[in-house]
Amino acid sequence: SPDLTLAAVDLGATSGRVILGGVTDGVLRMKPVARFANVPQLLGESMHWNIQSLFADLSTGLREAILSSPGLTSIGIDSWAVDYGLLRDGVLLGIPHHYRDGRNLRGVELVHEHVAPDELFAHNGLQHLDFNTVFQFAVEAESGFLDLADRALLIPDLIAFWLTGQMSTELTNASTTGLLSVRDGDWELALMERLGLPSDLLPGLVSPGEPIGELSAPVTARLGASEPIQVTAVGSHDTASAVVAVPMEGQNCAFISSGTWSLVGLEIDAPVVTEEARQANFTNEGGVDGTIRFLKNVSGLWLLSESMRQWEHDATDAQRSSDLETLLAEAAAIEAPVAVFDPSDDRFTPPGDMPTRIRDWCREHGVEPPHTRAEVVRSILESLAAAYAKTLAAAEKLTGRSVETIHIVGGGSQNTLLCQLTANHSGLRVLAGPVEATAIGNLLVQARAAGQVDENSSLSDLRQIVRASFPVTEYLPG
Ligand code: LFR
Repeated sequence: SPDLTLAAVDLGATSGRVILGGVTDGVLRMKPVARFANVPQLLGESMHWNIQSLFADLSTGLREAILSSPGLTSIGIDSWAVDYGLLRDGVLLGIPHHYRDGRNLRGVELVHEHVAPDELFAHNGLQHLDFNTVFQFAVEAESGFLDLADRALLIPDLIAFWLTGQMSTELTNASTTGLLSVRDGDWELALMERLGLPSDLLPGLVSPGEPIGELSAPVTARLGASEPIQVTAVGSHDTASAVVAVPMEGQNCAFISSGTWSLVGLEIDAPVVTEEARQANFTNEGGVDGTIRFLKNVSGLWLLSESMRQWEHDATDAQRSSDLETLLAEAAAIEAPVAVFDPSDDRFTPPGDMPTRIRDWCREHGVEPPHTRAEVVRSILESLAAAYAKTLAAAEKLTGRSVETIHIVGGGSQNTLLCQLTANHSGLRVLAGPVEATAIGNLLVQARAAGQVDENSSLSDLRQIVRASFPVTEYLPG
C-alpha cells in the first residue's frame, strides 16, 4: 500500500491493534493489520499488564505492517492513561500494575496526608480518581520500590523506549499523572519533593507531533524494515487522540468518548480550576495542540462487558447466555421505566459480578432493581445516558458554554440504543461516529508531522479530514 505510510499502535482495554493509515487528497484511509489480546493478568492478588506478550504481539503486528507497506515512515503509540513501568539502568523493574488493581486506596491516603485534595487540584487540575499515577507512586514509595528505580515511563513511552532506546514523557499522558502543573504544563517539582518523589523520576516532556526517535538498529532488523522509521509522539493518552478525531465544528459541541470509560466534556482553551469544578469532580486534561479537555470520567461500557462476561460464566447448557445483539434488542423494547443508578460508584471499578453489584446499589438506594438480563442491560444504558446528560449540563454551567450537539465517538457510537437514550436524556442532537476515533487521532497527528497534511493545520483542519473520511449518524431526542 504505497499511501499507507503511517502506523498507529492502539492498546485498548481488551485488545491491542496495529492500523496502517495515510492521508491523500484530504481523506484518511486506514487498514487494520493486526489485533491481539490485551488482557490484564492476575498474579496472586495483584493485577498487572501482560507487558511481555503485549510487546511481542505488537512487534509482530509492526512487522506485518512493514511487510504490507514497505514505505512505512512513522509509528505512533497510544493507550489508556496513568499506568507506567519502573526502570533502573534501562531495565524494567517488576511487572507494571494495572490501574484497576486494589492497591490504590492506600496511595490516596498517603498522598492526602501530605497534600489536601483541594491543594492537589489547584496544582494538577485533575478529577480525583483513585488510580491517578501520583497515588500509585505513593504505594511504590512506601513499599520501597521507588528507591530501586531511577526512571518511570508511562506505558506508551515504555514501548517507545523499547523500540527506539529514547526515554521521554508524552505531554497529554503526562497530564494524567497528577504531577504536571495545570498552570504552566511543566512538572510540579515542588509537589514531587513534598511527596518524596525524585524530581527526575519521569523523563522530559515531548509534545504530540514531535519525534521521539528512530527505531534502533536491532529493532529495525527484527521488524524487517529497510529504511529508517520514526516513532512520532501522538496524543499517547487514548482519550487525547480520540478527541482529535471528534468531528466538532464551533463552540457549541460536546464530546463523549465512549468505550470502556465514558469521557464526557468540552474542549476548551484554558483550564477551569474553580472550587465548583473540583466539587463536581471535573478534570482538566492536556490535549493535542495545547487544548484542555474539561471532562468527567463517567463509567462506561465496562459495566456491560463485565455483565456479559459474568453471564457467560454463569451459563449452563440448559440456560445459554444470550448474545449481546439479542439482549440489546430486548432492552430497546422495554417500555416500563428501569432503575437508574450511579454508574461511577467506586464499587463498579474492579472486575466482577456487575449485575449483582447493580442490584445491591439499587436496594441500598431504595430503587427497584433490574431483574432480567435485558432489564440489566437497559438499566446500564439508561444510567449511562442519564449520567452523560447530567455531566454535560454541569460542564455548561462551569464553563459558561452552551451545548447544542453531542458527538459520541468510540465503541459506544455503534450502540444505537445508548446514542438514542443520550439524545432523549439530554434533549440534544447526537452525532455518532467515528468508531475508530483513537486510531484516527493518532494517525492524523502523525500525518501532519510527516507532511501528508499541511504542517500548519489546526485541529479544526484535521477534523475537516475526519468529516471527509467517515460518516456520522444523527439521533434526535425522542
Ligand atoms: C480511557 C482512559 C481514560 C482514563 C482511563 C484510565 O481509555 O484512558 O481517559 O481515565 O482510561 O487510564
